[in-house]
Amino acid sequence: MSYLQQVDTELSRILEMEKKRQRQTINLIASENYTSKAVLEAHGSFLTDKYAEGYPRHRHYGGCENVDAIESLALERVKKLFRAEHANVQPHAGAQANMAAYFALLDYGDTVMGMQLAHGGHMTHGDKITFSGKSFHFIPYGVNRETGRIDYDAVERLALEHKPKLIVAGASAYPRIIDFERFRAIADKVRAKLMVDMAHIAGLIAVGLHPTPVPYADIVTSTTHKTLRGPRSAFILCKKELAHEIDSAVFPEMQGGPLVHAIAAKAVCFHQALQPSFYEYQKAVLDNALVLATELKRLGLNLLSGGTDNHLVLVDLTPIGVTGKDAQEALERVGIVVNRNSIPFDTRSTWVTSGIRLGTPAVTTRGFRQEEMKTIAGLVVNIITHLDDKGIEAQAREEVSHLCGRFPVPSIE
Ligand code: DSN
Repeated sequence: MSYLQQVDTELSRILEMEKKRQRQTINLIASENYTSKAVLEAHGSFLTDKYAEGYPRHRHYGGCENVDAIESLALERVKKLFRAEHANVQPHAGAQANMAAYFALLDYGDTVMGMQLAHGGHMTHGDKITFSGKSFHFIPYGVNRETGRIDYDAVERLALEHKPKLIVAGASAYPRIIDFERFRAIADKVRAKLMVDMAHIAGLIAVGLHPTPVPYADIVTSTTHKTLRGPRSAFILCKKELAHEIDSAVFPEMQGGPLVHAIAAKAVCFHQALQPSFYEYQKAVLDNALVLATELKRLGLNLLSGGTDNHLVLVDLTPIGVTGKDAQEALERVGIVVNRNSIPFDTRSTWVTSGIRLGTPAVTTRGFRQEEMKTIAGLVVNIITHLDDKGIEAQAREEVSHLCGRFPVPSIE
């Protein structure tokens, strides 16, 4: 019996159920992954007990010598990984990293450009339901209706018209390479700063399988738990000139005490990402996404932009007359976990949506390769084109169970 079981049987029972769910389902959520046991060990450690407001060698508390060493190590590693001039590893999550970047560069009410949510952007890139849209005057840009790709000419026209102080690039549901150099050129034309939120593609960037934004952007924000496969957390990179603005925007402006256990887990994540095997993993993520996209298309589905260059595919369900919500729920009934997702120019609400987003980081960590991706594509298409067919669902559930049995989740005993 585990210690947690002895202390809190109720919570322990729920954890066991979640463990079972993770083991017995295929996770195609593009923003999720299975982190390593080493990351889990650091994250679940006694470091959670330590207060360390401030930065290495400038803390507001005593007893910080080891915490200083941990944070310094994380900083050194993340700067090496992304060839960055300055880093801050204290933001608790992606939304906080973005908030700190805005605080560092903007005054309330300033004009900013960001990719709109339905076109693949993130809520914190200006959506009215978040602090970003409430605090700043966001001008949304998006993708071209025909190509499904970012319309850089339209971005430039909007920038010339609105003269934003900041342009935000980066996305949560965009399957193509982002041209950061072009974004820089547009920003320069209107003397705007450029911020890139690379959360989704950080792992690919770390190994050079997606062009890096670091030389072009004034500030780069990222989470650590997506393709980067670390703990649920975030960090910021910036040019040396902005170091003070970023550090003071994170603490004390936005956050209090850093989560030292999360910083330690990030240090482990960066160490693992610096190893040659991380390239092999990211290459497999891309290969798997390409096979998934090719197979889904071959089986008749419509993919936004016609395919993928990265770790995710976005399926437009409009031609088959299915909503994102119904597709997500049907897939979940057979053990395939995805998220419904708005598509560009969606006519349905963000609760229902006309699309689903599928990603390969988690299944690749689990060991799935091209054959398994083909099987998964077949299952996905069969389920969403036969909603509520109990026979097909039963058969799919069996195949999912068989696949999950062959590929255990590496970090779960
Ligand atoms: N919510 C995340 C995603 O699923 O893409 C982004 O923060």
